[in-house]
Amino acid sequence: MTDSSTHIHRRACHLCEAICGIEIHTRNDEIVAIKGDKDDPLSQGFICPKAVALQDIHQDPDRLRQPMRRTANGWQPIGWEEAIALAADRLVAVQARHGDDAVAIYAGNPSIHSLGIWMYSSLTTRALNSRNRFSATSVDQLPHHMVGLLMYHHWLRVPVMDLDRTQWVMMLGANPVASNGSVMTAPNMPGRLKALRQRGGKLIVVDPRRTETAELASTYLPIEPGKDIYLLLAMLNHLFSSGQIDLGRFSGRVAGLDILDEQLQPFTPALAEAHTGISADQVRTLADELASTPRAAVYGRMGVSTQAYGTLCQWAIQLLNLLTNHLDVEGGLMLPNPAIDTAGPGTNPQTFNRYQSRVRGLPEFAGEFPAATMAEEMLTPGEGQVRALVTIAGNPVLSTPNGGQLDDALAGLDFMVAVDFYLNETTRHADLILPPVSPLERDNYDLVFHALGVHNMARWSPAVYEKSDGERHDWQIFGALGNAIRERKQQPTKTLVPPAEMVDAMLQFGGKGLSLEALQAQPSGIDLGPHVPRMAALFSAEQPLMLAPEPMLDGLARLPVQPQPAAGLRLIGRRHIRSNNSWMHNYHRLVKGKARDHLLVHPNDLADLGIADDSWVEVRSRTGKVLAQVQASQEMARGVVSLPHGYGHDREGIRLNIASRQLGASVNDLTDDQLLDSISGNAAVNGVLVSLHKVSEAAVDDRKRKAVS
Ligand SMILES: Nc1nc2c(c(=O)[nH]1)N[C@H]1C(S)=C(S)[C@@H](COP(=O)(O)OP(=O)(O)OC[C@H]3O[C@@H](n4cnc5c(=O)[nH]c(N)nc54)[C@H](O)[C@@H]3O)O[C@H]1N2
Ligand SMILES: Nc1nc2c(c(=O)[nH]1)N[C@H]1C(S)=C(S)[C@@H](COP(=O)(O)OP(=O)(O)OC[C@H]3O[C@@H](n4cnc5c(=O)[nH]c(N)nc54)[C@H](O)[C@@H]3O)O[C@H]1N2
Ligand code: SF4
Ligand SMILES: [Mo]
Repeated sequence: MTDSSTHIHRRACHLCEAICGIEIHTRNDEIVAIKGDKDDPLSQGFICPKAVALQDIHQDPDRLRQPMRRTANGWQPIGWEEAIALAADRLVAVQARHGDDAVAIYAGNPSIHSLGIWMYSSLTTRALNSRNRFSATSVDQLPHHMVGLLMYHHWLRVPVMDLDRTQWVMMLGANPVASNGSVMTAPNMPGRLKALRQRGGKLIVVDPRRTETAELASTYLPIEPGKDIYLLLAMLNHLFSSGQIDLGRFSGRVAGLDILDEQLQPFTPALAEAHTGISADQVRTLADELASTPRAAVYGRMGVSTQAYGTLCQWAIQLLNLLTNHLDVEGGLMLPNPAIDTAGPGTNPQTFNRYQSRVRGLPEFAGEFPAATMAEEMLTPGEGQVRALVTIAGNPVLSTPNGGQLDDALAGLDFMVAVDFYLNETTRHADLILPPVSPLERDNYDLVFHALGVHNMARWSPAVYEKSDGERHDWQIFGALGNAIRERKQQPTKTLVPPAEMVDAMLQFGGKGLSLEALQAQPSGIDLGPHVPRMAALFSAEQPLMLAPEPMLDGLARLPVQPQPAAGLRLIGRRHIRSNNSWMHNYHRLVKGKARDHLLVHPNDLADLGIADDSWVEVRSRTGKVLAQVQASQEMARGVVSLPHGYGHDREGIRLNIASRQLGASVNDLTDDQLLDSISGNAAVNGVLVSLHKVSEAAVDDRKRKAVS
């Protein structure tokens, strides 16, 4: 019931890719309820527990509300003008002395969920003009962009599973029941996958862990981490050898079919069986079913991107769809047609390997280097050494490989500024923290995830609360800092166009007859219809789709053919529905209940090691060691152990009262900055070799004491 003093604010929850429609009910400016918006064309009332936490983020006493400067007497608040001037002075001074590349920039995951960061952070980064730019992309979906650029001529051209109309899905390295989908905007993944099964469709899940998603599958195939590539290539090999290649409407628009056929010769179903334990018959059956089911799709995410063969896997996945006539086809993979289209006609200039990183010679992609090389760029002396850092909505100490090394590297910087509203494991190293408003105090339009939707729609999210005079939006911070840097470099400053105006202009340019006003008139969002084929038309004999780009063929040539025996325990990650990367452990409602940070180990592996269930162990890798409590789990494949990422809140000097009571360790203290997908430089945070060791009770008590103090 709505009484006269209850207001319902309709917007989207922009915390993850699902962008669920929500209703925020307020009375006398207090939030009294957060519910799913049943009229949202895509989420239809679905929300997960994190939507409710939007209120907790807004009200969190630990959330910073004014700029903070580190002084000899600890952190002190300072005014915005003084803060912006200080940041610009120090950054420009470092660049004047050591060159533009001496200032690095790291942008984290919320950057893509916030219009204010996505559209405006370039005001600061362009003013800095440094080649040392990094982001969470290279601990995540970089292979998808590589494949987009090299096969489809545009790094943002990432076709999406037409999930609601498909009958057969093979899913590798993804657990959308916990993550709510990734590189695929599809709220209520559990409901959508159940609907697939109910309409008689098949779901095949390939994962080293029998996940929540695997529970919904018709077939679950356990696999050793990093071995998927042999399965995928063998399916392709079988399609060629059995004459099942069907290019559909791409016929005459592709290049490289013959060379592909030739290069795939060694990768037979028998070889896949030797590598993966999945029988050659099963491999052939999977390929036959894919080829013979009109509405079918192969989808792979984190588990097959952040591993040694990430780019090869994503390439092979595109090929499987494409060569069986499931690309640009209903129920297969399709290119969304959002109101603001970032990947429409046209090509991208070459944005791969134009230049290389200083220390390890890793390739640039779209103007960024792999995040795994950031620490060594700070720690290795010489010309071009990184001496200052700007972080934008990122927590790389917990989220990039060998976070412990980065932690040390940040401590040695000359200057660091963080645009972030928490004093956390990364920002504790800053000299200055510039906090933006809370997510409920800003308007938003999702420029990224409507372009990855399983259905076309558009939705405007108006702020629920007006910010106070003393607060700044992300976009205002980047505008002000960028201009302050430009002034000091004696360059012309930029005029700031506010986000709402910018979105209005882009909508009107988008050619779909939309405007901001039209979106505001339909606060639950506008349905723009199911996907229609539009991808094949982007290619021709003169500008063909590239089936076999050079870097992929080179990668294939380097792929070991002979199976090697498993060397020891392999560590992988996992996600939980009540958590989001590293920054949502500070809310009672999300962290309550039983701990979710255990190291999952198969009971037989525990027995072999003589380690008791529930006991604490030290987990060691090449890069570090952490304490973790084990949990025997039949979900795990033999020889594989799992630890969620985003914990490790026991570091000194953070201000996260609830999170710092969590006992979980940072998995990225174990992952390795030297383990990369060799083609893209994406971090291989999955499949890391670890060993388990018994620990004394005293060590465990020590850790627990730290958490309650
Ligand atoms: N081992 C392992 N490592 C992983 C992963 C894994 O599966 N395993 N996953 C990887 C993936 S997929 C990702 S995306 C990365 C994430 O890596 P990061 O993006 O580096 O880390 P987050 O935990 O998302 O941290 C987000 C930061 O942004 C701040 N923030 C939140 N909202 C806003 C805002 O609106 N404005 C500003 N200015 N700041 C904001 C938060 O306070 C927090 O400090 O981690 C990666 N790391
Ligand atoms: N609740 C929640 N939701 C989230 C996030 C979160 O932290 N919490 N993070 C958001 C972000 S930034 C992202 S990028 C998405 C990620 O969304 P997903 O891609 O669905 O990520 P995960 O849940 O980590 O699933 C990865 C799966 O890969 C498996 N895996 C590991 N190694 C291998 C391998 O070598 N082969 C195969 N086949 N599988 C492997 C793991 O067991 C795991 O089940 O989730 C988003 N949504
Ligand atoms: S799945 Fe949860 S966190 Fe993601 S948008 Fe929906 S409500 Fe928000
Ligand atoms: Mo991510």
